[in-house]
Amino acid sequence: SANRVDYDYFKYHRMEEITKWKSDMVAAHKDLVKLVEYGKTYENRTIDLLKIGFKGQNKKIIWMDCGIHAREWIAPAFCQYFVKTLLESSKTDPKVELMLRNMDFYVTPVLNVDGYMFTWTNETNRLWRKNRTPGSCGCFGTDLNRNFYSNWGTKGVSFNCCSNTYPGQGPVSEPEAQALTQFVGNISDNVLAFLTIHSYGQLLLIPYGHPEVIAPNHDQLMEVGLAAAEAIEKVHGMKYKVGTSPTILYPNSGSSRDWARLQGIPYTFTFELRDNGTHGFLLPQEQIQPACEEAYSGAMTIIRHAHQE
Ligand code: ING
Ligand code: ZN
Repeated sequence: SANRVDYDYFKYHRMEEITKWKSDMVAAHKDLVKLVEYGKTYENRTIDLLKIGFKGQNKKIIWMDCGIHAREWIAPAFCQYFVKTLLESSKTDPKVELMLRNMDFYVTPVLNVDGYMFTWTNETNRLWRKNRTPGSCGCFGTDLNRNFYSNWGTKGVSFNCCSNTYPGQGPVSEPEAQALTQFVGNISDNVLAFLTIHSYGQLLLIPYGHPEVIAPNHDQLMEVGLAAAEAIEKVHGMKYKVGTSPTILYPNSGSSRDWARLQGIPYTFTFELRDNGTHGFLLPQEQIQPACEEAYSGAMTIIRHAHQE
């Protein structure tokens, strides 16, 4: 049908292909999908998202971003799969259709566009994580997930600008973090859930990354997270752990998730998709489909909960 976009969701794609996919999706779903530009990267590329939902008033919002870290290729693949599956199921599942009447989904397939493109330039750059801002010490890149205004620069960072966890010159020093902060800051009263997608480790992380700060709805976040992990396991038997990063691994600061929770968004989660370290960031293409299927089920569990509240 005219509504179908021909795209292989189960391989990894260059930025140029993802950009074309976005405009194809808008063209194929004119009533439901809009492209919204909300920032520029350090190298002056556009940062945009797909806004998905029926036209309406006083709509609540679900936020999802992928690819804040360049090398985590399964994350952009998931955002695209998520959009496609959401749109398809809205035609057959009245509950999903109702969701699109009550809520808008804002999905950023690639937040760190410069970094993502850099990982595609050659083999040596494949494991690049940060953005591409030049640092004062001669190395490139700030860790965007340490750059937000949430106990910035206090835990799980290194001020050596060559480090993979360099938090930047100051809070929100990076254009990519500025774009998200400004855009989400303007709509945050209406955002029900903020899902930021990473790999790897098979985790659902809840706020806060700082060991001494506890979310006011910590127990509720744990409950919803555990329900999502259960839904994930039902799809292909994969186990996901749920908790704060200090309890599961190590503390951190300046993450977008913690910033979003501080803004008052009730359901904020970091997804760490497949795998558990066998392939790490180099998740084989054969695993894109199962990884996306299970993560979709987990994400929708959280979103359904947020919608029903
Ligand atoms: N992990 C996230 C990071 O920013 C995180 C989230 C923080 C996980 C602390 C565990 C501990 O480091 C990845 N993979 O980027
Ligand atoms: Zn990451």
